[in-house]
Amino acid sequence: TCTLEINNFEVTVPNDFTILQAAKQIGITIPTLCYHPDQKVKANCRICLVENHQGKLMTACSTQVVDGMKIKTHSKLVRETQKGVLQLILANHDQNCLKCSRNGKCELQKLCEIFNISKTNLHETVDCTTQDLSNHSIIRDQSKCIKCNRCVEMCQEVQTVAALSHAHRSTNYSITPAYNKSLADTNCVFCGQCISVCPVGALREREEIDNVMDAIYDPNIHVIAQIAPAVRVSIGEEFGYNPGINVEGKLISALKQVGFDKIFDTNFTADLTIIEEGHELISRLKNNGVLPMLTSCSPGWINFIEALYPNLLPHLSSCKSPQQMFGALSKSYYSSKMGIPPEKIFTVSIMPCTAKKHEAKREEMHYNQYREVDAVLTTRETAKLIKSISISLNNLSDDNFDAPFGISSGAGAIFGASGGVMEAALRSVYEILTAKELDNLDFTSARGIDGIKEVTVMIGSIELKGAVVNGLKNARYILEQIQSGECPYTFIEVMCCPGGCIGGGGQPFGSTMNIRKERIDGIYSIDKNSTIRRSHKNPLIQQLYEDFLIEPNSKKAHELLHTFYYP
Ligand code: HC1
Repeated sequence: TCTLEINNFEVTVPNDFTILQAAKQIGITIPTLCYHPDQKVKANCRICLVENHQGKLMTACSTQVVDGMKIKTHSKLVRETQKGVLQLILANHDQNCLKCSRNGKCELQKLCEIFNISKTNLHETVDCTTQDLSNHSIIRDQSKCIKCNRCVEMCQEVQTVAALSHAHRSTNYSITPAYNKSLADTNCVFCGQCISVCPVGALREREEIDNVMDAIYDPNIHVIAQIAPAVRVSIGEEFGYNPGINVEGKLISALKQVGFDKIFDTNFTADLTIIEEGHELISRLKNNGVLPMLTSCSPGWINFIEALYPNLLPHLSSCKSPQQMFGALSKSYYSSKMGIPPEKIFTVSIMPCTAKKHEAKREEMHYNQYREVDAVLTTRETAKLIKSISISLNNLSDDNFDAPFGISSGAGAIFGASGGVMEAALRSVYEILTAKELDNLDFTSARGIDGIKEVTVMIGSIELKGAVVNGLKNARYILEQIQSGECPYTFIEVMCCPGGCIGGGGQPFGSTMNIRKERIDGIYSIDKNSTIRRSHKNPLIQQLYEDFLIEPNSKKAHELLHTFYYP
């Protein structure tokens, strides 16, 4: 260990601690901007400067502690330099905060408030005409970029997509796709992990709140919402709840007050996905089909494999995602059951994900001529919409999901966490193939935040070896194994975002690994407390097959619930 003094307080910490970590240990906060607790990025913004006993300035986030060090975190020199740094950043930053989606939630704005800076006194060099509006998911606004590099690390090292990178030197230095292309012209998978780490408004989702409200205000349109598994354990954070607290009932009440006609649960079509995907796996196992089979519900992952490993597309399950299955049912089964023509139904998805916006707009995702999903709101947009009509979740009582999709299983709920699809599928595939009940429904080795997990289970005489993968760097590793014929698995769940959908790019800001873990705990406690924990035991799923789909993987099911991919 090593002992040092910070602002005259003595602290003893491990040798490999930074000054920033040591200060935190004794409750001293040093301002940061480029630093992120889950990332390596350091010392780009220079705001975390501190002064040592020799009057030398150093960055607290990147300087390791030394025995006997004496540090001041707010000396005159430190404060004046920090203010100068902020002025320099602002001179190259669009300061029209009212126009910015991060207004009130911007890390730079917060620092300016602390340092009492309302406007830069330097010559402004920013060009505010550079928004990239090329796609349905993510808007990139160069005029807001502070070049902290968090997004580049996320895109290059965690997701290995490298849509974003560095260009030019010195005052021309910028963060941009190569050759200044638009995101749509790169391999961007639209996962929005770059947005999750962006401290300012340089990256944001393409908002659809106004389209949704236009539909709600139209008396001739029946507007319905589906709520994704991961949203209920995170949206509470926007209203002061701890991560992982399930606010599903309050969210339903809030959306009814917003004006939605019916509120449904994507967990229901997650159950349906398990039936369709489970039978597809069984059929591949029995008929020498292409194995390993890869799950297909995470749209950023689909974009990744289509762009980078097109020869492996036959490994993907043909199942649409639960979002799209719900959309297809809303314009067919629900439409005829309710006697409302599909053109009068406007289907909104409430999702933790920005890639879901792109998925909903894919050419093939329609039923007859109707879009399956008309608009996708991220968790953040949904919270904004609720706040915009002055509702606070806290004061609402719990409401229930509507019929005919009002019951779902714990297996559907765990889709929201990495490993959930695998566990849900194994519960059903095992019981369908063996006609025996599982003693223990918990496949705990599939759970948790690790990037690659393994599950092995004996199903009768078949040993099924599965892998659970989250984050695209890990997906790439598994795809390389398949490519080289060295993949030991039969069934592989892949989720694009670290930790699964609970860590999606549309979730409330501040998704650190610790927060992801708390959301995961929330997801598993929903499953634990569910009366139905197997998708095939959901009575409304059974009824849907009796009334409409006939049987799993039927012609009708294929028409509505399965898809194809673009090499
Ligand atoms: Fe997901 Fe899924 S789990 S992809 O992470 O399969 O977004 O939550 O809705 O479609 O069900 C996301 C979450 C979500 C789909 C389901």
